Amino acid sequence: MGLLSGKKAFIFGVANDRSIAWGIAKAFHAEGAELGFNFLGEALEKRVRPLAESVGATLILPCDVSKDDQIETLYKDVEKAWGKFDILVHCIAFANRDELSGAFSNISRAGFHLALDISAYSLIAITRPAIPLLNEGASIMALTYYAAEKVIPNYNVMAIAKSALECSVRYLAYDLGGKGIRVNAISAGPIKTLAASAVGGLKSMLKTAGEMTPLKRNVTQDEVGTTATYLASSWSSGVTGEVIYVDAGANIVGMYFDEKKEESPAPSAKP
Ligand code: NAD
Ligand code: 0WE
Repeated sequence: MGLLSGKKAFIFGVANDRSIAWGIAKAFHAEGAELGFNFLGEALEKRVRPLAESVGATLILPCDVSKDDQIETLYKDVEKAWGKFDILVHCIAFANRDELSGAFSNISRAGFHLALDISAYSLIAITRPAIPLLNEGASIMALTYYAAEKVIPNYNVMAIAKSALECSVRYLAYDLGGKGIRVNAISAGPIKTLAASAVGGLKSMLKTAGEMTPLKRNVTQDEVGTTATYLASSWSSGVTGEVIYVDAGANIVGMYFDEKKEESPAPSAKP
């Protein structure tokens, strides 16, 4: 019996086999969950459908989370196929590419709206219609990034969106706690995915991040997947409203310097 046997999980945000959402899907599947997926547009359907079928997914549905009617249609299909379900995963972010570099003060009103709509409001938008369909003990989770708390150059408008997302996680957790529904966030370290690859300087960011972490490496999609499995399961039944770090310890570091480059200590002064 797997940790998630008998549970149904709907996962938003698989684009390809490098997606964090796919790392989560594989881990849930290994623990016996029944899975459902969305895809964004026909181009991604070609990638998502074979992946979803490889883990025996029973639901593969189109959904642009910026469209309320598409969310509504999706949950009608979820209800038809599953009735109720247990786990909801949000792995979605989007901002205009040209607002993920350069001056923070250049963020446009339209760019702010877009990033906050797709990357933060969407958690509320996909949670509200799910509430009547979720079983007692259900678990909702979203993916966030440390730039919500401390400045990471160029993350810019997405940082505001992640702060809003993390705050939404706390308020949703408070709201839904009485229904026995938990809501948490996973703050992942940098991982080379489709979204991350489109960002300038990712390679050197991954190199620096992999040196400054206590574990002296970066994290993988699969490591996010196993923490997501813990959050999805009853093993985390007392945990809600939290941000859990899967970042090789990066968030605890106050200062980093390269100890390999450090000169050997000066000889102590002779008395
Ligand atoms: P990814 O490109 O694999 O996934 C992003 C997903 O967002 C895609 O599946 C895309 O289709 C979806 N999406 C974008 N706009 C959408 C819309 N309007 N409607 C529906 N779906 C939409 O990249 P990823 O890195 O796996 O990102 C997943 C989550 O992890 C994001 O929330 C991201 O911010 C977060 N995250 C990523 C990293 C990293 O370094 N890769 C680190 C921390 C957190
Ligand atoms: O959340 C993310 C990626 C978010 C993202 C990426 C893109 C690129 C393509 C959102 N929207 C878009 N829009 C596009 O057109 N990450 C945590 C990965 C990431 O993004 C960064 C990072 C890291 C790490 C941006 C700047 C600095 C570091």
